[in-house]
Amino acid sequence: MNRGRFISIEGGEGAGKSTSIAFIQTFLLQQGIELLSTREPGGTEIAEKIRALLLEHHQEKVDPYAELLLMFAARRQHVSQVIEPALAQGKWVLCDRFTDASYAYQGYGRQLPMAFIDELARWVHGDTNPDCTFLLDLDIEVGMGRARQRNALDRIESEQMSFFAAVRQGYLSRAAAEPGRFRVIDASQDIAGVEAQLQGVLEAMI
Ligand code: Z5A
Repeated sequence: MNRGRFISIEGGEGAGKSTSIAFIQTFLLQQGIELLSTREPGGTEIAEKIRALLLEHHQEKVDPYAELLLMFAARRQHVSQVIEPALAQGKWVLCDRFTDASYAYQGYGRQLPMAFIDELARWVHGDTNPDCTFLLDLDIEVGMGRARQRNALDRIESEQMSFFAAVRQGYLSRAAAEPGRFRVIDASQDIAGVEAQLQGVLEAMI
């Protein structure tokens, strides 16, 4: 059986990931592709508990390394229990964020050493990496405005704008370094415009 394709979707706050995921799901199902849609941090019972711990507000300061290690603990559970089995069964996997988010948020945002993240990525998921990553790129003020309208901000969303500016630059640097894997989507367009860009890439993949 052919291994499935692994697609991840990344972007800053309010960039439109959830909206885009709904479109990608519908489009791929129409093409007869069996798709598993999941998210990080999360995607399994245990990883979802780690997600809640990571996104809740706490009295105690969350140490940046503890945050990074929890992201990777959730990821290990997710990769071993959900992502790898699905790919091995020939299913396509669509993941709302993956390790690029750890580089962007904990590496560029929190300024943890990239070499440490490289090492964790190698230990936690080895060669299990996305074949294609959509990066929804959007001005951070616009994205935050959209996110604020939707619901109360979680612990990470409550960071300073300088943090989100570093995250955005981090994502763009990673996309520039791996143009074969990343597809940068102009998320400032209206929903129909974003969907047209996504569809163009998906048609080429199929
Ligand atoms: N995190 C991390 O630090 N390290 C890691 O390794 C991982 C994650 C894996 C959880 O992410 C947090 O974990 C995240 C990074 C961190 N923290 N932050 N901050 P998440 O993905 O669950 O949550 P999120 O980043 O906060 O996503 P979001 O706010 O849910 O945004 P979204 O899914 O990209 O946006 P949306 O819900 O599709 O759209 C937002 C609103 O805009 C909504 O009302 C839409 O109708 C509207 N929208 C969408 N598209 C458009 C367009 N094109 N035009 C106009 N309006 C639009």
